[in-house]
Amino acid sequence: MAALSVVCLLLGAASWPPVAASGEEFWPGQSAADILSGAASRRRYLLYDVNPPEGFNLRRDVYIRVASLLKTLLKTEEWVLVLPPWGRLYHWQSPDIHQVRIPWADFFDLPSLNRNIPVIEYEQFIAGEAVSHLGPEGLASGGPAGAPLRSPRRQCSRSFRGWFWGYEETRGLNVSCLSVQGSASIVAPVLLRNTSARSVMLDRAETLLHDHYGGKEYWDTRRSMVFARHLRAAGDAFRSSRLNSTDAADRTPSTEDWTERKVQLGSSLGGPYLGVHLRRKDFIWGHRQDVPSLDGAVRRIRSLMEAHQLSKVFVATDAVRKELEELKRLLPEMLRFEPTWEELELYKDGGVAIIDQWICAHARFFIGTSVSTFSFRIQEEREILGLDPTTTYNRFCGDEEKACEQPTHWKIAY
Ligand SMILES: Nc1nc2c(ncn2[C@@H]2O[C@H](COP(=O)(O)OP(=O)(O)OP(=O)(O)O)[C@@H](O)[C@H]2O)c(=O)[nH]1
Ligand SMILES: *[C@@H]1O[C@H](CO)[C@@H](O)[C@H](O)[C@H]1NC(C)=O
Ligand SMILES: *[C@@H]1O[C@H](CO)[C@@H](O)[C@H](O)[C@H]1NC(C)=O
Ligand SMILES: *[C@@H]1O[C@H](CO)[C@@H](O)[C@H](O)[C@H]1NC(C)=O
Repeated sequence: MAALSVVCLLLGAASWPPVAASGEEFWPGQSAADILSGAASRRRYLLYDVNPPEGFNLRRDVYIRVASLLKTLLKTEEWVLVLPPWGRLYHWQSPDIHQVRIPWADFFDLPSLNRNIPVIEYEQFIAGEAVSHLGPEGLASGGPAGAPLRSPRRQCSRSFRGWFWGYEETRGLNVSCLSVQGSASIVAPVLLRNTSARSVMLDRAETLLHDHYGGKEYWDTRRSMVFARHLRAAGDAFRSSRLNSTDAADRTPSTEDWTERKVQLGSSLGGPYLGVHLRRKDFIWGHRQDVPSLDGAVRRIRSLMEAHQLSKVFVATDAVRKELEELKRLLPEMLRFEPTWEELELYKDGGVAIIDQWICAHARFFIGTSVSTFSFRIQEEREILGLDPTTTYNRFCGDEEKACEQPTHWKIAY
């Protein structure tokens, strides 16, 4: 039931003066001289954005698809992926903190990303490049789900405005709309042959599908998405102080360079606690069959703690305050990562969610929520850490759910 997807491309004018990019450290194996000479002047930039309502964890998956497209482009030409700044996400609701134009380095380890494909932050890009874009702007037809595409606030002869990650000074120059039905690399010929624009933005990049879901290339990119060091450090500090969990005792790998890490599934033990992801909020509206009541969830948690002889339980949840109080009453021993205001300001909602995921990923046994992308990303992280799949692919069942199918094991490929 493939749906027809619409990807709109806004082509940048080729006449804009090409400027050499800064930041040669992002080009492993390339010398500064290369960058300033011919090689740099041929370099092209791929930018992308995702349908605004999509959450952080779905966006992480879109990155994998776009990285695959970039690898295809690199076979023919020199391309760099410009990382779309984070911001204006629906789920990031903490008041009074600045949550727009957030660089990727706040959440991910840039050197690790660069061991997979060449990437630069948007700020570096605008510092070094004349900007021109591709986007769906101005095309009223709508995406596959009929969602309205963003429309330019002002259209002038040479450029238009729109939402470019909160950068007011960024303009679109040329829009093209392309209907695609297929995987990410399907747009490669268009980028290589139909436009000579130096900077091309693909809007609604989530309409592109995976080239090879679950293959080596998928996992290489997924493994390169190492969390930022300060977030891992915060998670590790919580593990050791509250959960008696350290890499040495848990036999979880701590190698910094993902390209040099290859662990046997089941070789890691995980920390002596049960990890729980309990997605609530919109998942309980409309009383979904596959989501438990709090009572039901706590019954399952207790039975797992008993079965696996774990006295500690770590809970990651987006539950609202009222539910959280109820949960504390039902499960007083639960541990949560509760940032101080200063920590929240530093890590932001996205960083706190990553710390939650990191701690769940290191648990001896994990149970997540049905079809939550947040839980899926934890499962992948555990696969990367080499934990036994039977301790990973587990989810809560609805109180009345009949055939409670458990998540699929996506085996890591090296
Ligand atoms: N800190 C924290 N945040 C959570 C937790 N669960 C959900 N959230 C927040 O809610 C958002 C939605 O979570 P998910 O269902 O995993 O999916 P997503 O891809 O991020 O968004 P959707 O696909 O639109 O639901 C996350 O990005 C977080 O901001 C949690 O356990 N801890
Ligand atoms: C805009 O795109 C069209 C179609 O790809 C192309 O013919 C035209 O030259 C482009 N205009 C500019 C200013 O880049
Ligand atoms: C790209 O160019 C080819 C050959 O000129 C043409 O057949 C094709 O329709 C173009 N595709 C798009 C999306 O413009
Ligand atoms: C912490 O874990 C170690 C084994 O890794 C164990 O020997 C020790 O007793 C534990 N400490 C507590 C307080 O549970």
